[in-house]
Order: sequence, then C-alpha cells, then structure tokens
Amino acid sequence: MNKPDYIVVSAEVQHALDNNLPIVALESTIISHGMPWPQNAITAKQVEDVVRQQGAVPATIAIKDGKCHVGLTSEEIDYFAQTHDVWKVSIRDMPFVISQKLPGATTVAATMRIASMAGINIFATGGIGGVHRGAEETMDISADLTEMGQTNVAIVAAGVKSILDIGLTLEYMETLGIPVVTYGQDEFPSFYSSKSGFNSPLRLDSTKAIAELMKAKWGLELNGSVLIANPVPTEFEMNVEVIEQQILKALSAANEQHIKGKEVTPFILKYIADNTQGESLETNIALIKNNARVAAEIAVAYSKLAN
Ligand code: PSU
Ligand code: MN
Repeated sequence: MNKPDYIVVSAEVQHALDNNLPIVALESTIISHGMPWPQNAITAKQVEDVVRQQGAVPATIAIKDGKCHVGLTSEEIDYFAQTHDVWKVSIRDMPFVISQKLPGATTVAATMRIASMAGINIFATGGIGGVHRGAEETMDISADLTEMGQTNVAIVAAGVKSILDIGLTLEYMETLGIPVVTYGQDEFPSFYSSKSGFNSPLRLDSTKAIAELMKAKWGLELNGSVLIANPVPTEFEMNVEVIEQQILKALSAANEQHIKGKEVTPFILKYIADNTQGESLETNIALIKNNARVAAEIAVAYSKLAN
C-alpha cells in the first residue's frame, strides 16, 4: 500500500482540493480528549460552520478503520465525541492505531501531518502542546513541536497554555525555526488569557500579511509550521491569577496520582474544567471558534496570492 491508500478524503474536501478552494484543517483530540460530551460535538460542528461562513472548507481529521480521514460526517464527529476508548494519536501512535484499525483522535502533530499529506496547509486549534513545566527533569516536550519544525502547515492557536512553560516553549520554537506571529498585539497570549508576560517574537495586524509571511517562508523552502497566536477575545478572558492557582493544583494532583506521558495534558485540561465551574470550558469554546474564523480568513487570503 502506498501513502495515499491510507488517506480517505471526504467529497467536500476533495472538491475544494481539486478547485484550489481555501481549506482549514481541524483536529479531533480536542473533541475526544479536550472537552466533555455534548459540548465537544456541538463545538466541533459550530467550528466547521464558522469556517464555512468565512468562505473556506473545514476538514476535521481523525483515524478510523485503518485510514486517516480528512473531512468527517456529523455522525463521525458524534462518534469521536462520545466513544470512550478513542486513542489519543500523536505521530508515534499512528502506525499502531492504523495497523490495528483502532479509532484514533489526532493531536496537533498527527493532524498537521495528515493535513499536509492531503495537501492542506492551514489548521485551526485551541492550544498547541509544548515544553512542560519541569521538562528539565521529565523531558516532557510535546511532539507537536518537533512536527511543527518539519511540516508545512500553519497553525492558528490561542497561544500556549500556562500548564506549559511558555518561555521554554518559545525558546524551543526559535530553535526549530518556527516563526511565532501574534495577531494584532505585542504580547504572546496564554490561551485562557490574552496576556502571558512574554513578548511575541513577531506581530502582524492583518490576515493578508500573515498569508504573505507563510508564502515567503515556504517559497524560501524553509520547511515547517508558522504559529499564529490569536488572543482570546477579551470578553471571554479568564483572570490570570485564578487560572494560575488552578494550574498549580492540577499539576500537583497529576503528580500525586502519578499521571505520566500522554495522559498528562488531558488530565490537566479536565481538572481545570472541572474546577472552574465550566468557565474555562466556555473560554475554550469561544477561543476555538475565534481561531477557526481567523484561520479561514488566512486561508482565503492565502488562496488569493499568486503562486
Ligand atoms: N492543549 C490544549 N488543548 C488540547 C491539547 C493541548 O489547550 O486539546 C491537545 C492537542 O491535541 C495537542 C495535544 O496536540 O493535546 C498535546 O498533547 P501532548 O502534550 O501529550 O503532546
Ligand atoms: Mn507529553
């Protein structure tokens, strides 16, 4: 079997590919492991609608029956939102989950790789994985970063969550040659908040300028991602101190319960959601929709640039 035999592209996405229409890839780990039912399914579908409203085509990506699916039906989204034993699939898990024909929700790393195989170069999500706090001991650094160092898919995210070490994550992206552009402000955002205390390495104020930067990067054959940090809308922002307290509690609970490896991120996300009376979930939903909107605008701008 060749690489294309492992990929199934929906009719809607294939039509967009054939006609060079703007497309935005969307991940499924956020559906299966990042949010509770039924908000996860409702949000995933609303996010697709946001992309369509901007004149782009959504391509939600997941693994099923031994294939990478690019573009899911509403029933498939419900399946990934409701099923309990869905694998969280990063790059290293892909061969196992595909050969064993298991259901798999793809992380940022796996989603961007599959998007790239299908010919899609823009991707919207909530937050990326990064260098964890204490990584100098645990070496817990998300494969999202290594993948971003090599695969030509731009990512729109609301910055980096402060469950991670934001400073080290920015350093690591510099090492990998990943341009980090914050949309419309000088400060790099931290997911729940538009602030992080860190200056953004780069700032651009229009989606057209961002599309031009992407074109220049890949035109120079500088492989890898561009991270577009899109601050959460102010009306949905959470208080930085409240979030920091919750994160510290979540990290010590993870430590006490010996949570390790790929379980760390989902554990912390769930802990924070459970302990903020759903406020963090509301913020999460608002920012992912906002990211989908900006990603679709960038996809439209990018498709207008002469090749
Ligand atoms: N950060 C979030 N929400 C998420 C994730 C990260 O704010 O849903 C998910 C994404 O799918 C990301 C993955 O790619 O967690 C990173 O997991 P790890 O840290 O195990 O690489
Ligand atoms: Mn990890």
